[in-house]
Amino acid sequence: MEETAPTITKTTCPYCGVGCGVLATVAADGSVAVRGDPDHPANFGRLCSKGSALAETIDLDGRLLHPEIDGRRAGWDEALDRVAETFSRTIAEHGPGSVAFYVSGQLLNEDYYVANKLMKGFIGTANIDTNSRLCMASSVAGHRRAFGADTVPGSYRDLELADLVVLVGSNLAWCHPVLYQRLAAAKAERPEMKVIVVDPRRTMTADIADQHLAIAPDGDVALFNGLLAHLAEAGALDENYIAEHTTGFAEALAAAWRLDMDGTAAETGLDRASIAEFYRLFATTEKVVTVYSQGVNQSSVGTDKVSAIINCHLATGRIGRPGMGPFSVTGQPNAMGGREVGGLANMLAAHMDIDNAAHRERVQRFWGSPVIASAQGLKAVDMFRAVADGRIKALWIMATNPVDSMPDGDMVETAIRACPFVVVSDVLGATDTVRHAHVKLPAAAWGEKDGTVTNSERRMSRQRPFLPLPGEAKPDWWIVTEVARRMGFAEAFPYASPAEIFAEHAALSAFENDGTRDFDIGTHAGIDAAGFDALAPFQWPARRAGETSADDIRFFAEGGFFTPDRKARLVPVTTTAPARVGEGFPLVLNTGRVRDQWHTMTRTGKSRRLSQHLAEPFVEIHPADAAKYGIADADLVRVTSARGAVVVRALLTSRQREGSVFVPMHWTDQFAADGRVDRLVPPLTDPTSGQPALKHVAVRIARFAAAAYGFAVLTEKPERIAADYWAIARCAGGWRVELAFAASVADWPGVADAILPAAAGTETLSFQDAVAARRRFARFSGERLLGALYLAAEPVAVPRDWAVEQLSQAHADRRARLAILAGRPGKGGEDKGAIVCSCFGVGARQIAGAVVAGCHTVEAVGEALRAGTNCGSCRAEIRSIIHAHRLQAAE
Ligand SMILES: Nc1nc2c(c(=O)[nH]1)N[C@H]1C(S)=C(S)[C@@H](COP(=O)(O)OP(=O)(O)OC[C@H]3O[C@@H](n4cnc5c(=O)[nH]c(N)nc54)[C@H](O)[C@@H]3O)O[C@H]1N2
Ligand SMILES: Nc1nc2c(c(=O)[nH]1)N[C@H]1C(S)=C(S)[C@@H](COP(=O)(O)OP(=O)(O)OC[C@H]3O[C@@H](n4cnc5c(=O)[nH]c(N)nc54)[C@H](O)[C@@H]3O)O[C@H]1N2
Ligand code: SF4
Ligand SMILES: [Mo]
Repeated sequence: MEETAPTITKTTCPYCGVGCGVLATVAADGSVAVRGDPDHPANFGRLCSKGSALAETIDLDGRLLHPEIDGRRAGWDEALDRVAETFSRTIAEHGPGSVAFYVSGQLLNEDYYVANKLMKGFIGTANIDTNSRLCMASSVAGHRRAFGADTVPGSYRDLELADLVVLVGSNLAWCHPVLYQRLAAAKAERPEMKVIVVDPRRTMTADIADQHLAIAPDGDVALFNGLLAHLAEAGALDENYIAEHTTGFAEALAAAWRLDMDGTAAETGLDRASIAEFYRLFATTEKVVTVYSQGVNQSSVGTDKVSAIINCHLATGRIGRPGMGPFSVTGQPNAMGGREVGGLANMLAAHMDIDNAAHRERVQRFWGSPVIASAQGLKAVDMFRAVADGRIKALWIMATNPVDSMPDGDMVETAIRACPFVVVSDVLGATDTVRHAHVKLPAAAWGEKDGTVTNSERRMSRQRPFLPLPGEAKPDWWIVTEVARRMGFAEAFPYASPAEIFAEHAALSAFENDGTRDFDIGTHAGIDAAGFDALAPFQWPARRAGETSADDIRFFAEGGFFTPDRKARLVPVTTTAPARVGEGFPLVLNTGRVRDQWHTMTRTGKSRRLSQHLAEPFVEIHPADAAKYGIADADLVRVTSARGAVVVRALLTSRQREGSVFVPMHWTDQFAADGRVDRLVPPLTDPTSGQPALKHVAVRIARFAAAAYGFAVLTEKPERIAADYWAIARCAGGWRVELAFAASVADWPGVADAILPAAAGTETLSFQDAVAARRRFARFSGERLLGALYLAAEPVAVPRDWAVEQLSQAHADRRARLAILAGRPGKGGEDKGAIVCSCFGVGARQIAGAVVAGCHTVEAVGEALRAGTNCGSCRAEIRSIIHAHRLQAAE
């Protein structure tokens, strides 16, 4: 047979806003391999653990492959007609305000552009909001009120050029790993460069920090106000810049003086010496970049936090020059693009302002649309309130999973369930949101879809398809276009390809712009299919035709803001950290991300490599708090707020701030019995941005008293798991499940029977130790282990990775099969401990062993075990294991 050469496609990673270039290779046998694109200016060939594991997430398992109406398979025509007719009828009967779209920063620019155009220009309301409301809204609001536009002034290169990088509420090591690696490499090269981390938790990011400020929740406004006052006192201001390019400085400084140093220390929970050290470094270092993320944005005072940070950069003129500037990093692959197309309910298209009549008229003229939304629409939290109280009667959700990711998750679920008409476009057939849709529309996934995304440094890159569309899946832009046509707007939605949409988007960005708007990619207004195919990553603005955009474009070094007088505004901020804990709820719940999972796990949850890092929902608790509430490591814990409760595993760590606990956002009903953390979060929002406070919730914790615990490895996913607590994760050869039971179960064999895979001719072995209350079951099909279940009165002590490996091994003789029941590695077996390096499956115990054996650097551990030598995402954790063992040795 003739060998076909593998094809290599240049595309972009679909996870975080770093926007790394990916080379996807499809081999002759159809198998896919990915690696970093060495030519992409975001990553120069690097990929993190999530990017490296992309090929493991593109299988068709669980995919929605055909449209469905009311739970039955339907054709595209019928489904699209149903959506268009129902939306049109609802609008005719109840007005445009009775319908809404809830969209996502995981849509491509082209998908996003048409969804926004349909809602704002043709349906005529701005009831389109996006999950970026939960993510970037405070940054957008802070940018707009300071700069007159939603402009990120700098480039990634600035993190490498800076002499001081301040990371505020950003766990860069886990959430923007490749950017973190660029920073870590720059610091290794220039050790005089300083890094300061401001985060209540000592995250892995803090590992390269010269200073970690374990700030009290929402203490950031006080910290940066204090900094502004210090900069004034220390004579570190740029008087010229302030005079020529800004207004509002005196008011901002007056507000900053609200607290003296003692007040600042009290409100930030930091000691005076640490604060003074941070202020001194900031004041005396010219090249400072302040990177901020969700610890800043996801707060009821988020916009003020952004302003407090930006004020310090404006007052020192440290903005838009190499190595200087405030830098809001975006979360999703296309969070930035969503802002460009106007996907937020309070924006128009192409960075135009919905509250500005001239802008509305201009966009309407450009679109040739019959109407244009005349006012801001409902922001996410208000949108779901309106769904709940019946004002919204038809809702279309695209590429987001609000039942799991919105605050007050149970209310959101109830609202969706009660809504007369819910359409969900998704790639999966079963998520906590999809399960409630009247119409399910199968969307094209990464690797299949075709378009552009914009990353944190305003760089647009192509996502290119390298796989065929499976089943009847269709790209999101096509789905929206088809519905628009069926609603009677065919003329304005003539698109046959994403290239045509991109060209229109580019033309609108340049339309009557003349340098008055920051977002301008007019150079691509005439792009054709071939040009779109070949489009190389570029940063905006890219204004004129033929103009090739320079790299590392920056804004505002010489002023030129997008306000009417072209000056920036310093905004006086006086908000104080809200006090939420109190009677009955004494602890602060903080939420966020882990290294190897992405949001609601719909994609990363498919990868066994990524699922081994942290395989269960957990709560990080400071040992002092754990002692106070009688909780031991690995206990199950119920975390309760005024809204609801979750049950998760206790992880005791002094990296956690006392008085605060941390629960990741990732676990859903698809992966755990009771792990949806957003059911605890009240729908409190920032008054300016509408962004919810996802990181500051009052809770209490209590040990979940289990009568029995269990652990199982299974070759097949069980239909249902009958346990009070369970968490399931992918592993090599199948699935691993943690279990717990509130009361003792009379019929353990029945439990085993329900969970172990059934097949004809199987053999089930069991073991019972009445004294220790241990029960064990193992089911075999010939030599093959189908599943094993371990039960005990205390957390099951069986080494997890050993048990997982048994699924892939032959158990030829009866002795080997009985060894499974013994539940411990036989001779030569090794307990690796919790997996640290996902790429090579290296565990914490192995790394600790290597350290004891003399490997005292990350490189030495890498040489001994390969750990940390592929994507590098685990290097911070390896460093911390080395560090911990050195401390032990010193004791
Ligand atoms: N592995 C992984 N990476 C991701 C994602 C993912 O799901 N998984 N998602 C992507 C997306 S959409 C986003 S938005 C980004 C988010 O990226 P990040 O914002 O870096 O991540 P988070 O974990 O949400 O929160 C960051 C930190 O804020 C801290 N924090 C909480 N309260 C405060 C406070 O009051 N002040 C300060 N200063 N800090 C506080 C938390 O302790 C946490 O460590 O990550 C992106 N990258
Ligand atoms: N407590 C708490 N809650 C949070 C956060 C937090 O830090 N704490 N963070 C918030 C933030 S910053 C964010 S960004 C959100 C993220 O929250 P979500 O957006 O709800 O999370 P995802 O799991 O990314 O959901 C994406 C959905 O789109 C589907 N999908 C994937 N690709 C495509 C596609 O190409 N087309 C279509 N149509 N569907 C697709 C996936 O299967 C999945 O169902 O969560 C927010 N919620
Ligand atoms: S840092 Fe990782 S997740 Fe983010 S874009 Fe790059 S490879 Fe993807
Ligand atoms: Mo996000």
